[in-house]
Amino acid sequence: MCLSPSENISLICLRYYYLSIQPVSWQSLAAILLAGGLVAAYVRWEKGNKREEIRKQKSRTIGIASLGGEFTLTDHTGKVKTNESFLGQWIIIYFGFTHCPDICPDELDKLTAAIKIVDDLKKVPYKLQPLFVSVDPERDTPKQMAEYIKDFHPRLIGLTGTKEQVDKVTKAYRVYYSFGPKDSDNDYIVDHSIIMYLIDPEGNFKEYYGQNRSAKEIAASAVNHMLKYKAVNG
Ligand SMILES: [Cu+2]
Repeated sequence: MCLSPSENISLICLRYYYLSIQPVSWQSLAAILLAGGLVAAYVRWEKGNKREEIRKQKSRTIGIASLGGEFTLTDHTGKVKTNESFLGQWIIIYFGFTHCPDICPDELDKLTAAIKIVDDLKKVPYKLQPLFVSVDPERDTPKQMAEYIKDFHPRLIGLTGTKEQVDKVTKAYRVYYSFGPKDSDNDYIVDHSIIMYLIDPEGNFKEYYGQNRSAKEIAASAVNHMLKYKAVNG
């Protein structure tokens, strides 16, 4: 009987031993290599995933940190307001213009509805302060803003300014706007981003809402951020 090579030195047995185990050995080697390759591929894939996740996280953080910032504008009563004027309040900022045919009225109606939902919730310890910033300061004087905002939420504050002031705040919020050609009545359309921004009481950007978000969704998201903030800050 042939045992393992170390236990049996007979040449016949040695030959028998290697002949009998070699094919298996090649198969196992192939299996080991294949398994090794698979493990290496998986590790590479995992590493790649982690790197991608870190990259996404970084860009998210940078994106959030740099959104919003300092501004100086004039409200619809003619008073100067800066970003600091709203510290201590949860604000929602929307950019548009009073001559906007339908999108701005629709968005401001939606904003009004969202604020009413938040106001009606007893568990929410804050009020949302809506701000409407004009991207058409030439026509949107404080007086024009005062007239326009009457149709929406009673707390809505209209903000306008010089071209430079508006450019500064739109740049800070990465809001795009572009003037269309003037028609025979000197009327024109301003193409603009349709986004609302939620800012916490410390002036930090928290969330943005595109045109596809409903009043209910905006309210739910804002409440979620408010309750989280309350839990952390008391
Ligand atoms: Cu508009």
